[in-house]
Amino acid sequence: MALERTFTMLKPGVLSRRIAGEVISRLERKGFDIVGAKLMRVPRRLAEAHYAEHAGKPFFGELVDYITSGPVLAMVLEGDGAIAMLRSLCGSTKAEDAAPGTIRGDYAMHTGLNIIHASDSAASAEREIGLFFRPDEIVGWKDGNYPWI
Ligand code: D4T
Repeated sequence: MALERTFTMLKPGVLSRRIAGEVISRLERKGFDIVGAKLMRVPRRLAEAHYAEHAGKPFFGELVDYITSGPVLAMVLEGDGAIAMLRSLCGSTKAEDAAPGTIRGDYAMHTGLNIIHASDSAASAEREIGLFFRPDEIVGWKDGNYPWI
């Protein structure tokens, strides 16, 4: 499978619930390499750009309100087939469909507050990484010559 980079974001509430470590731990345990990480408050314009495909839908306002309501942890993850792999680890978008054992299945009761974002395609991953990270903020740590990494 091809090496890919994908974008993920631990949404508002994850830090205040003190579960960021647990969620990151699941990502690491699965095998993703964290190559970008940024704690930030998402500006409204960035939120609207990120969710542009949902503009006009009934839940768009709430979506933007939620994602701008508190700090998020934006990350770039790398791995073989990372885009689809992360989607399956996160579980279904709808809270009631997210299977136990997935991140959403284990930590989220409401679709609108589903705790983690994951890019849904290669095009989305590239677009979203570009929205949140400058190229020099991504650190590919398998580039070196050290045998233990
Ligand atoms: P995100 O973008 O948050 O990773 O979610 P998904 O990629 O899994 O799902 P999405 O783009 O279809 O939805 C974005 C976001 O909107 C919320 N949502 C979605 C909602 O509140 N009501 C809805 O009916 C849908 C479809 C949840 C995730």
